Amino acid sequence: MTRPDSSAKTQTLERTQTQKPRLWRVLLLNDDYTPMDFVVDVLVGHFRRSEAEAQVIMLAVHHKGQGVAGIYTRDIAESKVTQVTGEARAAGYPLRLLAEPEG
Ligand code: TYC
Repeated sequence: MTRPDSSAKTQTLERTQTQKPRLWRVLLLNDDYTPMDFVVDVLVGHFRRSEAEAQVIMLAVHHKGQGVAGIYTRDIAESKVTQVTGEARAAGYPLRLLAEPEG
């Protein structure tokens, strides 16, 4: 098979604005076993939440099933999921987190 136009050249379009990277939400999922204090410590230690904010987020997840821990670029969101999941397992808790694209 031949290309329709073998003389076609690749064209690079310049943009004046740098594109912003897509952001990803780190979701915290509820479970019946992870202690509330552990979840609050995770939010304070890994997601730069105040103690008061962390309490509100943790209780919302506890009652609604899931909630947003923080919003980051993809790499950072995924590494938060990996790090916190590892800490939870090391402590013997089933806490689950996941990263999903915003919008
Ligand atoms: N439901 C847990 C409990 O009653 C607390 C909890 C909150 C667990 C949020 C996970 O993401 C979570 N101990």
